[in-house]
Amino acid sequence: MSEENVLLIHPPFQWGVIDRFCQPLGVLILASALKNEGIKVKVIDLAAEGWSQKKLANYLFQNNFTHIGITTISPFREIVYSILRMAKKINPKIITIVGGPHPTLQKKEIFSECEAIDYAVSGEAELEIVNIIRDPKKKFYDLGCINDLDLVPLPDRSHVRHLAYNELSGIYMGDSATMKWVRGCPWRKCRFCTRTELSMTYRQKSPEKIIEEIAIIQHELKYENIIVIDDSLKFNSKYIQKILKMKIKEGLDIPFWALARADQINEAGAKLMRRAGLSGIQIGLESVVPRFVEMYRKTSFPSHIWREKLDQAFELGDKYNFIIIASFIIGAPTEKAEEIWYDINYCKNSKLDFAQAFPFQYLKGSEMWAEAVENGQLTSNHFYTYNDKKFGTTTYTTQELLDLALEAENQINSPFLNPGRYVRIIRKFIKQKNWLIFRHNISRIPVLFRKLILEHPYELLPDELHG
Ligand code: B12
Ligand code: SF4
Repeated sequence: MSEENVLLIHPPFQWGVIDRFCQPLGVLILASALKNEGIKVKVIDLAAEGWSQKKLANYLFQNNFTHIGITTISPFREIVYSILRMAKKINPKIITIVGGPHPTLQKKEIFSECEAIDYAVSGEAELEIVNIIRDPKKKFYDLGCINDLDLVPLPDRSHVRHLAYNELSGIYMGDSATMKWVRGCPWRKCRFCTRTELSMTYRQKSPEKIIEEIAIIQHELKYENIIVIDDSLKFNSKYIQKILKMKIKEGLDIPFWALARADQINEAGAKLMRRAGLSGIQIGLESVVPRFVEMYRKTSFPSHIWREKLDQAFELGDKYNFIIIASFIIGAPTEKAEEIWYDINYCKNSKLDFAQAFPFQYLKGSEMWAEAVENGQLTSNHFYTYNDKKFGTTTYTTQELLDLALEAENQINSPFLNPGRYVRIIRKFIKQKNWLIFRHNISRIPVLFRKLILEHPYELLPDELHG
């Protein structure tokens, strides 16, 4: 081991709050790359651990870290900067590095945002991180993307193996390992989304490497489930079908969840997905109002076909018994009340299992953000902000949109307003014959009901409101 002692952190959105859905793959992969070169490294997922600031301060006091590196996500940047300042206060010699989406978007501005940043990295860092730690040559690294994903080391999940990542929208998925099979979105055209700028070109890991990793996850690490967090799995592509067929052939029966586009799910694909263990998918529905399907550039089909594609995906979910969680946007620029309610009613009456409503956000890196800046509606400092009538882009305040989103979720997901939805979910779990997950979900129904009825899912930091 060399003398470097590196701490890598995935940040929380709020101190002391536990959020365990996905493992922080970015820092876990960087940790592998460092460990492979004999560098001592520790990863803390502060979002999943729920540590207080004091606990982290004590931890920094007790451990003599030479470097601290943090994934910096725009809405949490102030919490990241407070950690860096605290680390410098405790040990003025510590070297601080930020990486992740925020420095990737704020290449020029990043150092002016926080005086405690020593080095900043834009893009994918696993092939460069050892040099950045051992022999940094410049303050800012613009690394772009890695073309050959087979060169990327496996994430070192030992740092988070003591934590159970197991819940999505109140549904228990089993103790889950997170995986990424491809990087970049195959579509990359939605105008509200930052993927074009952030996750760059579409690249695939070889099916053999993916199967190798699944085998480790199932047999060595003994997880109960996998969450594939690719931006959008092309379920009807030859590539994904090859992976699924290999998974079946190798007897890797660990169930999995994935993110997908509705227009990527056809009958043959759905059948194979189920045989390969698919338990559920998360679909970006966004809107079924043709004007917004077009505004978002969600599809290459004529806008009214988008609704047919969604209907078809939900039908296939119903037929092949996988759970469908669909997210949609509320309060896009110029969106009227009747258009918002059109989407809510569509979700209410369709065969999706669970809906997530998100108020419209302007995100730097997206076309809609650039357009609003060009029109003088936003300034370039509003790089991550909810829509609000003060911008002249909607008649709603952010708070009204948040309330509407909550109302929408209640209308769609409420077990009292839509009991049939829950009968269907239970039927799907029974047909999946995953009794462990079935038992867990049944025993959690009272908690889920309580959550739906009593809790407000949006607790905004003032910072998030203003970008
Ligand atoms: C999966 C995912 C989630 C998951 C899991 C998050 C997690 N624990 O990792 C869930 C659903 C929980 C989630 C939640 C949120 N997410 Co999210 N998420 C993603 C997604 C789809 C993949 C991230 C990922 O794992 N990539 C794979 C790894 C390998 O890549 P990576 O993390 O980028 O890491 C690489 C580089 O960035 C860099 N790097 C990363 N960290 C560091 C640190 C150092 C020191 C260095 C040198 C380099 C470095 O090197 C890594 C290896 O190449 C991305 C979109 C995307 N395609 O990237 C959005 C994304 C990261 N999420 C985003 C956001 C905004 C959020 C939320 C704030 C949403 C919300 N309002 O609640 C929350 C934040 C929760 C949290 N604490 O992270 C935004 C961030 C935008 C921004 N400007 O910062 C993204 C980019 C999506 C978008 N809207 O464009 N997210
Ligand atoms: S919203 Fe989804 S499908 Fe659209 S570009 Fe972004 S990641 Fe791709």
